Amino acid sequence: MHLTGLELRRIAMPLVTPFRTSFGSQTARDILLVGWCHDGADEPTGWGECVAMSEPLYSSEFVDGVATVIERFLAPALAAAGDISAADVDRVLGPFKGHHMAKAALEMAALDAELRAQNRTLHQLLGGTRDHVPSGVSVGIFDNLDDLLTSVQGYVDDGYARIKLKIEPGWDIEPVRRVRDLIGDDMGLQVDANTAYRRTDIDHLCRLDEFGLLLIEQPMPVDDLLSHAALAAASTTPVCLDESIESLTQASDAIDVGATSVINIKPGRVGGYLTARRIHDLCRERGIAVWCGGMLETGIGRAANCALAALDGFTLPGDISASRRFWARDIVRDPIDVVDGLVAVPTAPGLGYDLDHDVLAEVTTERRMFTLHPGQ
Ligand code: OSB
Ligand code: MG
Repeated sequence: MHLTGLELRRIAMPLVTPFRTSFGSQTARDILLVGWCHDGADEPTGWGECVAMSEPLYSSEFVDGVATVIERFLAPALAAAGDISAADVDRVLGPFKGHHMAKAALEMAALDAELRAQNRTLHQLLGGTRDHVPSGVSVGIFDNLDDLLTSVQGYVDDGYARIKLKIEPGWDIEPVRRVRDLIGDDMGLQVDANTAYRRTDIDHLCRLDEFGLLLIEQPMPVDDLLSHAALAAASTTPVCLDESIESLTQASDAIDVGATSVINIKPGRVGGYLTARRIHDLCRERGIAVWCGGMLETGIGRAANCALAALDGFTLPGDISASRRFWARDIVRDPIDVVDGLVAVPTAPGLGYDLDHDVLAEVTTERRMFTLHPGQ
């Protein structure tokens, strides 16, 4: 494929209910979609969904920055590279430091276009072994315990395989105790702090040990592997990294220093689905469990995440909830649904979604097409 054009489409999707984490509260999602046009086509034949948020609060990338780096540097480099395959995108973009979410969106669009042309699925390319994957749900921070418990009960009734609670200082031990009492000892429960604690909080976090959690996700700052290792040594709850893992090397180093015994793999954060698979392979060799995280994706990203989560090292339920957990209307005709705690891995060619062009047109806030020239 020779990249000859790109569509950058920005959409605004209202959330069915506000989602609050230790880094902020969201009522809508501002998402950049990337359309891949190759060999002179004037319409995209593949789409990537960028997971960056409007503000750099989860990671350093943000939507405006992603659009700029793609337009100024990444897309021209891909166009100049001539005939490439999706597997070359990561290498061609290698000279540009960072910007993993921007790179991942481009690689994802290339994969979608290439696989559709070959009539193959992402599931086949990645080598998934299952046709259904267990579905977990991420539950935000609430103003009071009653509202939290009502929300969790709703998700239990929906059949989710496990619950993840967002925590922060002042919203941790009591919410976890009450939710554990509500759901019983047999249901999987885990927490995610999004970097809200410090090394001085280790004794406090050890109080979570009595609740039999599957894991505690990213309690400490992004660059602080040693505080995660100190917590792992002091606590019986497995420590899991999310924000700290942006590459294969970082995954390997975090395992070596004892900072993590479980990894949340988010393809956008690590620069794409192909690197995500390499991290999965490494973790499998090293006996580290992995699961697939989420970034409030539309049906495009959810479909691709299901394909990744079908690899056999994904031994824990992912944050791959039903589309309706976040959206009243998705931009795809075949939104992901949860049945008996499972979601079906898509079987259609490419990433496996079917765009709903009417909904997409309604949620679009900006659409820019540009033509790329090899010598640009
Ligand atoms: O830390 O896993 C996270 C959402 C946005 C940003 C970061 C995170 C999350 C979630 C929700 O926890 C995952 C999802 O269901 O999409
Ligand atoms: Mg997380």
